[in-house]
Amino acid sequence: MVPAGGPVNVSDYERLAEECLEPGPYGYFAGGAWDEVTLRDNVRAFERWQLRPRVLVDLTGAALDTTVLGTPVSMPILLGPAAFQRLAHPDGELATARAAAAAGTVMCLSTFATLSAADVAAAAPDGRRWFQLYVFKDRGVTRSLVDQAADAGYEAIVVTVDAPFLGRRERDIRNAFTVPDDIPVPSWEAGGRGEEATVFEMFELIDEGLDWRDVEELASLSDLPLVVKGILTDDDARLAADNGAAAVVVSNHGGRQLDGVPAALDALPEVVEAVESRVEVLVDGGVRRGTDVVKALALGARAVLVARPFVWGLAVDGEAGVRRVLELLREETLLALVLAGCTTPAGVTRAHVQRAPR
Ligand code: LAC
Repeated sequence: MVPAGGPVNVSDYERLAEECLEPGPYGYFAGGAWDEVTLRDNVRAFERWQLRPRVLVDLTGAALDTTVLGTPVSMPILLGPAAFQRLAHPDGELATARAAAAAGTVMCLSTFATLSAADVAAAAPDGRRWFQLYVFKDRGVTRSLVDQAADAGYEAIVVTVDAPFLGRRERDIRNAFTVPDDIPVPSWEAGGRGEEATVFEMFELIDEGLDWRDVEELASLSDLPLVVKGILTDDDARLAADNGAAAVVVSNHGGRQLDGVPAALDALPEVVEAVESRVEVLVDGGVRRGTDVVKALALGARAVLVARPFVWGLAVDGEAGVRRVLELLREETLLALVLAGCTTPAGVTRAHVQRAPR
């Protein structure tokens, strides 16, 4: 139960979202793969690090604004890709786009969005947007998705590389979860399929043959910077940098793909070390609090992406709910930053965290 007075943090929003969503969509958004070990560990990993605050630092004028791939953002928190947002709220991605623009940060639109890239762009023309790409077996579809995103003003292509096949999602299997006919998925239709489908069926359109040569080719497909999302090891981080990526997202897909892999936060330091500042490093998975954001910055992330937190806001209250979740995360992050003795995201260093004693 959420206390009277309404939600005051992301977990309150999750509880409310569970009450207002049907079990199928809730299970889809909330769930992870197999035993959901990594799903839980993403959150818990933040408790394995402690902040090391510095005191008597002049905090006058402290602020969260920064840049990501040259894009100015009002805080080091971006909206990660989340599919099928009209299953959370009828306004879906339009509401998210408007809330992200109001918050002054980047929204990353999923290939499996329930509205077209152009329609989402038109909903918030001043917003900053990236496009998450799944590479279809039909490369004509892939190319047209990239072209549509570029034409609609999206500023980066975020290729997801940890999902050549869909992870084993037992909540979806139990719920017989499908995306219904009345909520079309434009990319799925472009791939030649239009009827009600399981996510598993949608992934049959995705190319499991993708390799690093394709990444290099994708980088040259448009003038947009390429972000490689789904990196968990130093070797792959170096390959991403070698093959044209401008940034990587350290991510295990929110625990939704291979279970039993390291928490995103735990994989972050090795990736940061491996890329030696050649590319920007972002991280997603398990961020629920402003203190989490500061820990990620301290371990070398330029910014974090959140997805479930804003989906809960969307489910509860549409655009206003997404706005509120982003404001809560902003307020919490600024407070954590100053209490750690920092005045800017760049001022948070490796010396501001340590491993928690076991
Ligand atoms: C998922 C895909 C669509 O995690 O990214 O469900």
